[in-house]
Amino acid sequence: MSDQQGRFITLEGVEGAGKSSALELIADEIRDHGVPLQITREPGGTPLGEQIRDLLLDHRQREMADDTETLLVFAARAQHLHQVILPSLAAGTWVLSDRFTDATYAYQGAGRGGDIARITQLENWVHPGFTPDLTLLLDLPVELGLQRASMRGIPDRFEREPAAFFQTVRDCYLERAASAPNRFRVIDASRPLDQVQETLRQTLREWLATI
Ligand code: Z5A
Repeated sequence: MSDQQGRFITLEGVEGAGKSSALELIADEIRDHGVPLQITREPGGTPLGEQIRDLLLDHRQREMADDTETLLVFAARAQHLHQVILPSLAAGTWVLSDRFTDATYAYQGAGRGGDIARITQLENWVHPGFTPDLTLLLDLPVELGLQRASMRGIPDRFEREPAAFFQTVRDCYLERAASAPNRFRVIDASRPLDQVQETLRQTLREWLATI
């Protein structure tokens, strides 16, 4: 799909996994590696994608059909790839994205019970043959994640889902990680922050040493 020169790293996790602080640490490690880095996120990452994000997270959008949600996620992703991810990689800039297509399998596929074959069709349309070089999955029990996330402000459209929804999301992430062990690194995010950060640092350094 592209003459990729930079590396594409994604960060995934269930609700309250601690992606925000992990993102900063990962970014520092990559910059220390001496390469230019673009940090971005999904849904979002472009002006158009951020507008789609607002729609997706707006808790007043109660009537959004599951197919609409999936298509909006991929519409934002198509723009993100076109405007940010692929041009950056082609220019030799590494890209660190807070979520990518694994999240669609986890949330729209497992969480919403969507048709996985349709998600795969959309994936093959929007980014055929293109996957992250490395995916860091912050994993923790759902109850703990929800407890941590409850400290935040008004819950968005996803954060209003019950624990059972997030359990299927977590299960899906773990299944995907098990089926692609070369790409995924699963980090136990249930431990204290300093221990999680140390494992992340170590994991990244080991991976960087292999490329
Ligand atoms: N979504 C989708 O459905 N389909 C898709 O294809 C994509 C996304 C790409 C927004 O994502 C929503 O989009 C998301 C899935 C959907 N919905 N949900 N849920 P997002 O990634 O922007 O939003 P988020 O999942 O809510 O993540 P977040 O806010 O960026 O971060 P977080 O990982 O949930 O947690 P945090 O804010 O970093 O940490 C939570 C609290 O725990 C905070 O107070 C921390 O200080 C604390 N914390 C963190 N680590 C620790 C440790 N180790 N010990 C104790 N306390 C800790």
